[in-house]
Parts: sequence; structure tokens; C-alpha cells
Amino acid sequence: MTSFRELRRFALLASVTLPMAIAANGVLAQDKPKEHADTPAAAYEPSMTTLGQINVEIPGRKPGDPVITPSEFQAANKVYFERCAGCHGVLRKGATGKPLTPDLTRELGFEHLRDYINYGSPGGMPNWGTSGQMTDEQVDAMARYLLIEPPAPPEFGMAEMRETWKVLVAPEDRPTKKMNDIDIDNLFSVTLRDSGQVALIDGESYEIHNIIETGYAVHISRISASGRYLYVIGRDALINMIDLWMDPPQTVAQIKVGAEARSVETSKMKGWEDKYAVAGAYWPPHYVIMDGDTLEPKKIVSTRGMVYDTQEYHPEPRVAAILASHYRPEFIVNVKETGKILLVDYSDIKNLKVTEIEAERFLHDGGFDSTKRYFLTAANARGKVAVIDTKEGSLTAILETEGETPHPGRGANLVHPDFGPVWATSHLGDETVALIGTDPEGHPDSAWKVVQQLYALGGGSLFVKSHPKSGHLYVDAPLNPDAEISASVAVFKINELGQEEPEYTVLPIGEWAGIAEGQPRVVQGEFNQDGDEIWFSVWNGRDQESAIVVVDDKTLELRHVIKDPRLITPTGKFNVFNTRQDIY
Ligand code: DHE
Repeated sequence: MTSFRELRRFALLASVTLPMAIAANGVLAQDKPKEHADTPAAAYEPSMTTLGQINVEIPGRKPGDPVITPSEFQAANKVYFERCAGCHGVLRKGATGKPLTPDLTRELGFEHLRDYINYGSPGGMPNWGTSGQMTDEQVDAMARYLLIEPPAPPEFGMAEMRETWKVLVAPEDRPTKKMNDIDIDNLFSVTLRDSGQVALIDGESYEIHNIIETGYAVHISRISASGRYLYVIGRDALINMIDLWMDPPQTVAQIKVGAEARSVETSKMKGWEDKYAVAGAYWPPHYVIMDGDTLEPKKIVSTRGMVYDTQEYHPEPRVAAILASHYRPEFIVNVKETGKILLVDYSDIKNLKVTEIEAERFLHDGGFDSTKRYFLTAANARGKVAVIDTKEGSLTAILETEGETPHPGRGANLVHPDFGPVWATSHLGDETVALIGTDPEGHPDSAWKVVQQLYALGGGSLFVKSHPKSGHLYVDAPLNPDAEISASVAVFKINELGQEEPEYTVLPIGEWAGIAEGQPRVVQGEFNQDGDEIWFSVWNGRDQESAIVVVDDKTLELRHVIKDPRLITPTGKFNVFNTRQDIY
């Protein structure tokens, strides 16, 4: 294990560099223009990978429109959806990046746009041309493309959804009891991102039970409240519903809920177990409530509407994280661009009641506190965390995390020696980890405040993890530009958090995996059911060897390395028991 001070020094050097430098004359001068992936946060902007594949018509020509051939338009449109839409919006109305509608782009003019795309800007626009990521021809075509009305990708309503809906094994034809000898509660569903599959891996023997085909660039798995059904969503918005009682487990229903999506969840309230599934889409901007047994789409609700504070219309507010309340029959739905958290009451979907909570723009991911009563979620581009009381159905607090771009995943819960129960988030933009007090009754002075900042490996962290039985907090840094850091994990001892600057141990997970090729990144710790070991993905290139490294939580020593040619680009891992019980 490397000394933590040594790594920390590297981390600070390697963490986000400022785009400006003071020139000799004291004037701020632009440093080497940034490449798109120079900062971890930039590398993490959504890419509308599926939308880019769709053929769109050139919108009705207007006088003064630049000359662009249909093939140039199609190619520019693909590049736009894959590289620009994450910040500037599918309809170019702006999100974290500026709006690029023709009324604005025409004022700027062709040459200005061309230079801007070519050279980038200190404000964060990448230098697509000079970095070599776009050719001169692509830059030229993109500048012309931006002068024309944006094409709207097709809508995806009930008719389109039903066309994609398949029940492969009807509920009456499914087994009435578990037919395999898998210990389902200790099973891990592992995202194999670039092969569009999940691997079902045994938590005890580390054997792969089954590999199941899923959607394109598959993203996350969630489990039904009973633990029987596994729901997996791909970026192409395809959901696979897998029956874990079958031998071997297999997909029993499928549906595509849009063109681009990231989230899926199931009803968890007592009395409503396995009744409904819900999914949120990036395009079209909506969420869909489905039958939990068959995925039959029951209700599609658009999220288009007003931004919470400016009360301006937003045409494409994407649906980010969705969680299921344990206190009410409600789904908690994060709407990114309008900054609203919706509490969607599924007890009567014909007379749907939605509580709309004003929170903050650019809501992304989040999770519950240890009591599962409070939902803490990051508005990451605003550096804030919003706290929702899911019992009362109201906003409890909004606080600054004091770091740059919080990214909690579902966060981590632990009991701090001084402040009692706290929830942790790390940051994409710096090495800090914020510990936020979550116990308003026992520790009222610390509740909903950053009670402590920890300093971990460096920027580019995506996920933190702990477990009620663990004495540790694990912090990854997969998007850190330094290869050694992105292949390591920092571990804090919870009982030492009361010290002034708690030290951490560095686990060289990438090195433990013993992979000779590529530059694998270590991502997302996930505990087994017993909470005595934690699994990390060693995420390499598509054609390179990847692995899963299992660490003993007590000794912090290597327990096992799972390697298999079928483990292509493993990223997220979801232990059935912990995921369905929201233990993290
Ligand atoms: Fe994710 C969760 C969106 C890129 C791995 N990711 C989430 C959630 C959202 C989201 C909204 C919360 C879902 C929920 O709880 O309902 N992710 C996005 C993006 O928009 C983004 C930034 C870019 C994109 O184009 O998709 C993105 N995500 C990634 C990755 O590159 C990661 C690291 C690897 C991969 O497999 O794609 C990745 N995201 C994950 C994981 C979770 C996740 C592992 C679930 C964490 C958990 O513990 O629950």
C-alpha cells in the first residue's frame, strides 16, 4: 500500500487544473486550451449515444440558411447529440452549457461559431478542432449546422412503447417457487457496459451464474422489493426484467421507454411490493409507470415545464435518479433541468397525485440516510445537496457541499464518533468528501450541515460506500487524470474521523487485479450481503482485460480477483439484498 501523503501530493497536482494563467504582464491569459476530457466533470457530461443514431430530417429551410448537404447535416447532428447535447440540450435551448438556438447563433455568425468550436473557451467549451477531436470539415459543418433550426428527435409515446413491449414468459408460465440453488440475496448484478450485458455473479463462490443480454451501454440494475425480479436499463432506454427464480435466471419481459434513459426503480412500500416499476428518460423527457410483473406501460408523465426558480419553460428536463419511498406509496423522481423533485403517488395512478418540490437545478443522483426517511440528492452543477423528508413529503434543507460538483451515487451512511449518523458524498471536481449530519433528533446542531470535510485521493471521484457492519468509508476516483490514482481507492477508518485530519489507507486495487494492458479505472464499491467484503470494478477498455477485485473489509486485504473473458467493461455492481433494502 502506498503512503497516503505521497498519493495525496500527486492527487493535488493531478486534480483539476485552472484554464487561466497569469501572463508576464500580469494580465490573465488563456493557458493551453482544454481538451474535453481534461477535467473529470467534463468527461462526465451525458452523451446522447442512442439519439445520435436516429436519422432526422433537415428542418424546413429558411431564407439565409447556410448550404448544408443532407449527409453533412446527418453527420453534424450525430456529433451534436453525442458530444454537445449533454451540455447544450437536445433542442439546443441550453442546460449547463449556453443555448444555441438560431436566433442567438445567427447573431454570432458563422466565423465566430467556427472559431469557438475550433479553439474552445476558458468558460469550459472544449477546443474540439485544435485538440484534433474534430476535423476542419467537421468544425465547418458544425458551425453551419448550428445556424439552422434544431431538428427535434422523434417523440416516443404509448404507441411506440407498446410496440417495443414484449412479455417473453407470461406471469402464469413462470415458476411458483425458486427453481435454482442460487443464494439470490447475495447475488451481484454487474453492468458490462460496452457489451450491453449484465453478469449475475455469486457473492459466495464468485462464479458467474449467467450473462444476460440487455440494452445498449447498459447502465444500472434495481431489484423488486421481494428480491425476485431484477430490472436493468440501458442508455437506449431498453429495460430487461429478469426473473431470478428461473433456472437459469432469464429475461421475462422487455420494453423501450424512450430513446435515451438512465434510471429504473420498483415500488417498495409495504403492501405494494413488486406492484410497479418506473423508469425515467432523458429523451423524450418523461417517466413511465409500468406493471411490475410484465412491464406493461400504464402511465407516461412528461416532465416538460417550468424551471423551479425562473419559472421559464424548459422543453427537455431530463429525468435523473428515481428512488422508491419506504414511508409512502411514492416514487421520488429527480427532474434535472427544472430542479424539481417529484413525489409521485402510485396508490391511484388513474388519479395521479404528484407533489412537486422546488429544490435546485441539475439534480443528478442521491440516496437515503440510514433511517431511509430522508432522501439526499446532489444538484451537482450547483454544488448543492437537497434533503427531502419522504415521511412528510417536503423539502427539509438545501446545503452547499463545500466541494466542486458533488457526486454521491447513492451516498454512504456511517456513524461519526462526534456527530452521530452522517451521509457522505465525494466530488468530481476536487478531492473533498463532505460528511452531512442526518440525525435531527439526536444531533440537532449537526443536522443537514457539512460537519466535516475529508481529503481523499483527488478529483474525479464518483462513488463512496460503507455498510452498517463496516468500520470503513471507501472513496474511489475513477475519473482522475492520474492513472495511479484512478486505479486506487482511499479508505477512512470511521472511528478515526474525530481526528483533526484523518488519514486514509490507499488500496492499489488496479495493481491487485494484475492486469498488464490498458489503463483500468477502479469504480464503485459494493458490499456483499453480510457486509464483510467489498467489490470494486477494474474497468478497462472494451478489448482489454478487466476484473472485479474483492477486498476483506476487516483487514483491507485482497480476498479474491474475479477474471473471466466475459467480464467486458464491468462498472456498476448491485448486490440484491443491499440494493433492495437501500443499504449503503
Ligand atoms: Fe451513471 C447512476 C446518469 C455516466 C455508472 N447515473 C446514475 C444515475 C443517473 C446517472 C441519473 C442515478 C440513477 C438512479 O439512482 O436512479 N451516468 C449518468 C449520466 O448522465 C452520465 C453522467 C453520462 C452518460 O452519458 O450516461 C453517467 N454512469 C456513468 C458512467 O460513465 C459510469 C461511471 C459507468 C457506466 O456504467 O456507465 C456510470 N451511474 C453509474 C452507476 C450508477 C449510476 C454504477 C449507480 C450507482 C449506485 O450505487 O446506485
